[in-house]
Order: sequence, then structure tokens, then C-alpha cells
Amino acid sequence: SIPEPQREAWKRAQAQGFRGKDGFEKELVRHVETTLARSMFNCDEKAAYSATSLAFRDQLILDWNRTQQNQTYRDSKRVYYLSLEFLMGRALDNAMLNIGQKDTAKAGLSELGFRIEDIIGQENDAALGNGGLGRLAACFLDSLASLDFHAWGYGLRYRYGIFKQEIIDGYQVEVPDYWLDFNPWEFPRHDVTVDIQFFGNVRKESKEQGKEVAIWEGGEIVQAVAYDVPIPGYNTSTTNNLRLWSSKASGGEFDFQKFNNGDYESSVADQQRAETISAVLYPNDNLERGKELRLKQQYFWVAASLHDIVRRFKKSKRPWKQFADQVAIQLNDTHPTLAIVELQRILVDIEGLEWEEAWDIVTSTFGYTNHTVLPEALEKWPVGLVQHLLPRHLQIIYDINLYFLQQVEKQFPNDRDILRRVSIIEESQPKMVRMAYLAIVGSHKVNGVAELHSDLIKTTIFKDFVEIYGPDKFTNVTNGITPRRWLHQANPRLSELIASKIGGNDFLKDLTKLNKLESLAEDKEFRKEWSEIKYANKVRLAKLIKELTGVTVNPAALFDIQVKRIHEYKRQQLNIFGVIHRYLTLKAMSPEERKKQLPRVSVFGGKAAPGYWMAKQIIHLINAVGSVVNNDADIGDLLKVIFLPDYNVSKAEIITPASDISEHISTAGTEASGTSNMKFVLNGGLIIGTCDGANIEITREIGDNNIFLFGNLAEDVEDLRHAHNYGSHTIDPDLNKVFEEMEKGTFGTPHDFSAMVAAVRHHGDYYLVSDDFHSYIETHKLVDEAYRNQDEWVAKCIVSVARMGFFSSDRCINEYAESIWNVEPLAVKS
Ligand code: 73E
Repeated sequence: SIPEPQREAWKRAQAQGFRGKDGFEKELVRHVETTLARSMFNCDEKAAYSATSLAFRDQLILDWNRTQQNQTYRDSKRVYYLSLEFLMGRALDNAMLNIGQKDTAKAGLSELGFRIEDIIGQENDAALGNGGLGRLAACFLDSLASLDFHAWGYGLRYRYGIFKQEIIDGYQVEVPDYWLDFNPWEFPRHDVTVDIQFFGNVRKESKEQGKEVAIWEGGEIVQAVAYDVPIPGYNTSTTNNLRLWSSKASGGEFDFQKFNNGDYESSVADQQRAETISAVLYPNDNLERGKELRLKQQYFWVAASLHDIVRRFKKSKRPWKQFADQVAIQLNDTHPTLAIVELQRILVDIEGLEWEEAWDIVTSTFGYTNHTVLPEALEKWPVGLVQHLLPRHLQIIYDINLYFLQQVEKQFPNDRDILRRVSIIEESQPKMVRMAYLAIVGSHKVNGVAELHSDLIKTTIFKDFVEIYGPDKFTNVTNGITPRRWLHQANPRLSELIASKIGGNDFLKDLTKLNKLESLAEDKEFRKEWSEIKYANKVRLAKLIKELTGVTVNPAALFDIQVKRIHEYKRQQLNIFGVIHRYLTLKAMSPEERKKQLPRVSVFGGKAAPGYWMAKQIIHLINAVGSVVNNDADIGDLLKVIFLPDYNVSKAEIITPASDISEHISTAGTEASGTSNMKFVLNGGLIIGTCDGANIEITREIGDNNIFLFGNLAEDVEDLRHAHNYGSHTIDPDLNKVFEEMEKGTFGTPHDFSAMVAAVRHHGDYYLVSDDFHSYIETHKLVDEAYRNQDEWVAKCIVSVARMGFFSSDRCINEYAESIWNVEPLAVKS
């Protein structure tokens, strides 16, 4: 650092950032003219976006520097959130709002000849995630910064995020998402690199006093390079860091030895291979495919992050036993579970700690969040693969397992079977490492993401572990969403209306303050303003629908929306079967009767994993139904069926505020939480849903007269499935009519949909579509009826919003901080 006598000069020259509209304009033009080397004669919207972002980035980076210096100086306990996915969406709008300068930018851009919406729309989404799990991580970063926690996120800098979805002839087509052509929001740290080892062998070496150490040698080295993304808090100068690792061949551009030996091609090939590690996000949600490259990604990211965390700890020169007082690491699902093994390896093999002392530190450091009970999503890695890629880690896993099983054996001396059941190694062909079990054994707390889900994991997949560790190790932290992005940014008019009625913006930092709205539910004038905003948001969505699908929808119709990953357990098939049923009902009516019906727009959106054939069939059926219904003159505006292509965060910001009703209709017990349910209600839409995930807690908060619940309960699912397979399985008669219509070819070649029909009729209807169909249809009738009484409907919406305070990710982060991380917020001193 700079010597004391020169620091005065530094302080005089310190960067300042802009102030006010004129200051912003000056910075924007400076960036256009110098950074981008353009002028007023060739500044298009892309350039204006770039310059605006650079102006705001400068602003952020000043706060970011101060925050990091402050956190280093205070040296208090830090939280590290390890997630393979961060579904951030766009950064500029968020930065402007969190800094509180959006109006300034709007005025400045307008004077310089641009509309702020067009400029915001230039940005590519940072789509480094699949769905709810990745978006949760992004909401958490926003809350951690907004609440002044000293926290870092660690992830991978994928060159390709989640694919872009195109719909061609009604089918999903995947297009690569190369999003990095210009990304002003990241700072490459070419000086922050870590060498990561793969493959090789382990040798034991005897040390003094008969002590043996393991030495992992040989194999190959890949370099991790850090890219930092500043995370601004709302209305605070705390700006935290998200560090994303990118892979590179070690030794820089080329392996010079090979290069000099004339082996040019193979040197380039090595580089390509190294870069492959961080090349692409795996596009599976709630599904694990067990690919070697995925395991490589996991270790690469985890090893780089831990190296960084340990290096930072060692700077403070504290004894190792204080590690867990300084460091809390949260594992976002099992994807980073190797971090447990890696920390044990660092402490024992490199730092020379005894096994028990090291293991104590490890288990006090980690917390593990489970997000799913679906068996196909639970990670297991073949022992042989782990052995080959990470030979030393496999040894450590075996040792962890040995000590764990010894403890279990002592606890349950007469129970052989429990050892088999809880072993980290599954004795199958081939043997597998059960990552969730390793995560439980290596953490001090395990949490689910909604009450029902947290109860379910204790009684099903982790039951034995509750017996072993007692119930206190297992806890619930119900998910939340950031009201900054999901209300203030996505629905500025509603946010403004609320602020004007309840005395300011404080609710954006304490969402429980929304409860002041409740008394306004009966206020006629307020209801009118509320409805006007909803209508305007529906007009905005109708415009997007027109742009993307060519279909005109009537904003006065009831907008019924289901947007989320396409998955059988989320039951988009139930929804589209319900839509077909509605269509048939309308068709059977006389024109007079039809005139009395309520117009509806059914909107679907979501991506199917490229290898998930059934999910792709569902997309095709939705589009096939849309092309028939939308062109049926008998039907007109009474029913439109829309599949919005390429659902992502920035589209969600337009879709969410425009719903009248949204669908959260998973088979009970399968959706761990869901978070879009919270977003829709917070934006003044009602929901239709099953008793699953966070729907249950939403019901408790907003009242059961403000939600449309239907369907079987989680506790009955197992018996129903059993009955399908071993008893007689009768299909709901209305659903059968739907199937018969599909088989007649009304929506195109019946063969295209035969597998979807067979799944219900002949293959046990695992997701209980038929069992829930009747109550689903009946509940939709109640929705129609309720919507006819607009006064009551709007009152329900207002009351619901007023009671949504609990679902802020701020509440959620405070719970993690108190019950799992043991950290307190510390604001940056100005
Ligand atoms: O219910 C959602 C939950 O709201 C759950 O399905 C999702 O996590 C959300 C946030 O807690 C989730 N995603 C995954 N597992 N659960 C997952 C699994 C493997 C790969 C990618 C995502």
C-alpha cells in the first residue's frame, strides 16, 4: 500500500462519482466520447446503455471499495454463500434504484435523447441459473447487502447461461446464450487466481512421531480466475461482492513447453479443455445427470472458493480454532458439498491439524440447505469417478464415513440395517457417494425451504439422521423474495401508490409495514387506483404477447398465468387439460350462453430441460391447443392460450405484475417452496394452488378466503399412488372427455400426445392429475365467479398484499443470520 506521506495526495485526487442530473449527463457523455470512442453522431441505444452502465458502475465501485475496506478493517464474521447458480437478471435498473438515482438517470437520458426503458432493455439478462434455486440466491444477495451483512457469494462464471428458448412449429428449440459480449458489471481480477488440481495419485509419507501425511501429486492443473460483480444494497452504501470463477489453462495462454517443442495444436487443445469447465450451465432443474464435467465444475468452483476464504482468514493470523467464529459457509443444495471434504483436506493435509480438531472446525462452519425431495434430483456420484478425478477426496470421504458409522454403531448397537441405510457410500452396483448424506454429516444445521418441506425431509429422506442427531440439527427457513426487484422495480406504479398511502418507502426495507394497507381495502377511491394500475400492467403484458407471439389478447379478460420450469411435478399438463376442458365447455354452449361467459387468457411460459422429452411434449400440446383455440371464431376473446417463449427474469418482471390469477399446482409434497407464488401475490394477483410448499404458509398469512386451494393433500399421495398401481384406477370422466378430444385429432396428430395421455391412464398417474382434476375444474369455476365481483376481488388482492410482509427475503436472511450463521449486520461507516 501507499506510504503515509503520499496518502494526502491520494485523498485529494480521490474519485467522486456524479451528483445530480448534470453530473450524470457529464459522466455519460464522457464515457461515450472516451471509453467508447464515439460521439453524438453515432451513439445508438446500445452505446447509451453502455455509457449509462459505466457511469453507474463507477458509482457502485466506489461504495464497493469502501465496503470491502471496511469489512477487512472490522474483520468480523463473514458469510459465504456457495451456489452453482445465480439468476441475477439485469443489473442496470436494479443499480439505479438501489442507489436511488433512477429519476436522475431518466431525466438525464431524456435530455440527451433517449427513453430510459429502451436503454434498460438493451441489457442481456445474467441468466446463470435454471429457476427458483438460482433466483433465490440472487434475492439473498440483494437482502444481504441491503441489510448490511458482510457476505460474499461464490459461483461460476459460465460463458453460456441457460439457453434461449425459441418456439418453432410449436416445439422448443434451444439456442446458446452467449451473454458476455459486453458486460460492464464484472471486474476481471487477473491477479486473483488459484491453481486447481485434478486426477493424479496419493502417496503417504511418514513424518515425525510416526505421523503419516497424505500427498496428492500429479494429474493436471487448471487455473481459476476471479471475476467480481458488485452487489449494491438498497438505500445503504454497503456493496457486497459476488465472485465468479472462470477456468483457464494454467501457465497462461499456452503451455510454453509444448509450444516450444512444436506441439502447437495440443497446447491450444489443452487450453480449450481447461476453458470447458466454466463454459456452460447445466440446463437441468430438479434433475441430476451424473456427468463427469459437472463434477469437475463443482470441485473447480469449491476448491477456488475455499482457497480464497482460507487465504482471507489466514491474513488475520488467528488460531485455527477461531475459524468458525470468522467464517460461515452456506451450501445452496448439495452442489457444493465437496467443500466439506476440501476444507478437511486443507486443514489436515496442508495445515497439519489433527483429524478431530479439523472435523470440529468443518462441521461448525457449514450449513446445508435442501431444496428438493425428488429422488431424481438427489445427487449421487459413482465412487469410481470420484476416485479417478479426486483420489485424495475419496479417501477423506471414506474416513468421514468410517468415523460417522462408528458413532452410529455405538448409538444403535443392535441395528445393522441403519448402518446400510445412512452410509455415505451406497453399496450399489456401482457404489455411489450420497452427497446429501455427506452434506448432513459435515454441517451443523440442515434446513428446508418451507414448513411442509422441512417437515417432510425429517420424516422421509432424512428420517434416520433425525434419530441420530436429534431434531435440533434440522430446521426450517421459509424462502423469501426481494421486494426491491419484485415490487419496486417490476411494478413501479404499485410501489409508488403504496408509498403514497402508507407514508413513504419504508416498506421496501421492512415489508411488514405493508399491513398499513389493510384498512384501505374498503376505500373505493383506492380500489379504483389499484385496478387502474393492474389494468395498465395487463396492457403492458398484452403488448409483449403481441410482440412475441403475434396474438392479440384483451386486457379486460381474466389473465391466468403459469410461468415456471416445465416439469411433470409442476403439472402444466393439468393446466392445459383444464384449458381444453374449458374450450369444450364453451364450444358446447349456445351463442347466447357464451355471451355470459367471462373472457380468459391462459398464459404459459417456461423452459424444458433439453433432454426432458415429456416436458417438451407438454410445450407442444400447449402450442397446439393455442393454435386451434386462438383461431376459433366461435370462441373469439372468450379464451386465448398463449405460450410465451424464453421465460426469464426480465420477462418475469413484466409478467408478474399483470396476473389476475396465477397457478402453483404441483402434486402435494413435491414443490419444496416455490417463490413465484410470493411474487404474484405481492403484485396484487390471487393464486390457485395445491396444499404444497409455501402455498400453505401464504394461506396462513393472507387468510384462506383469499386463495383458491384445491386437490389432495401430501399425506394422501402415497396411498393414492399405491391404489393406482395395485387397485383399479378409474380416470375422472371430464378428463376422459379431454383425452378423447385429443385422440380425435382436434389439436393435431393424436400420436404426438399419446404418451401424456398414457402417463395418466396406463402408467399409474404418478403426479395425480386425474385425482385432482375435478377439484381443479370446480375451483376454477369459483375463480370465475369471484372475478365477476370486481369490488370484492380487488379488496381480496389489497388485503393479501397487506399481509405478505413475511415473505421478504430480508426476513429470511435474518433467520439464517440468527439461527444458522450467528452473524450480525454492520453498516459501512461513512
Ligand atoms: O420449490 C423450489 C424452491 O422454491 C425448488 O424446486 C427449487 O428451489 C427453489 C428455491 O428453494 C429447486 N431447484 C433445484 N432443487 N430445488 C435444483 C436441483 C438441481 C439442479 C438445479 C436446481
